[in-house]
Amino acid sequence: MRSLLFFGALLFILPLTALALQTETFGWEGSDAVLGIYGNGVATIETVSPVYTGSQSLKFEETPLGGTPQAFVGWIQDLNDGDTVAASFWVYDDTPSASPSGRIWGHWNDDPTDPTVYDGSASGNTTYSDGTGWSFLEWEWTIVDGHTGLIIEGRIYSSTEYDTLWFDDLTVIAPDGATILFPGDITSLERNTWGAIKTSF
Ligand SMILES: [Ca+2]
Ligand SMILES: [Ca+2]
Repeated sequence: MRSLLFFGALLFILPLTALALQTETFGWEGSDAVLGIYGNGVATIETVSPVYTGSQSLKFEETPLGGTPQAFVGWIQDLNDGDTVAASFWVYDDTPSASPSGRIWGHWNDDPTDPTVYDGSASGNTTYSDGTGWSFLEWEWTIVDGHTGLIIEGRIYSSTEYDTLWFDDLTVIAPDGATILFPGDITSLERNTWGAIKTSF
């Protein structure tokens, strides 16, 4: 009887779990490049090449050289402790074992409307783009410490001004109750430095 009950419970739970996720994708096919930027990154829409899918991608260039520029490409809100969020994108890097290279990373932003708010690092995948052209980077975050918002970053690690990477085909998998924002869903804001933030208030 007990095992029957257990089996019945499994049948009930598994389909709910399977249905409890949503998947959204973003391919930079419109006019909006990012939700925000941290550091010396310049984000524009690439319309020629390299493009992974469709006819456009995100071009992310470092100028002037300094720090690790971050392109804010996704913002997942309305999260709860224990939720998981997975994100992936393709990065174009044609410099194997040399700069520039890209990473997928994340930070918490629990503010409902301001994409420049920083509530701490959420870490990410330490693997770099491999430099053989388009490479796939992904990571899964588990929500902790009462955070409600996660920003997905495309990072560029460069050694020369004007080093450039391209990003395409962002995919986010999040719980059904979460809100997934992509470039264009809110007004983009820049947070170049903490000094710039302070002077703006
Ligand atoms: Ca595209
Ligand atoms: Ca590289």
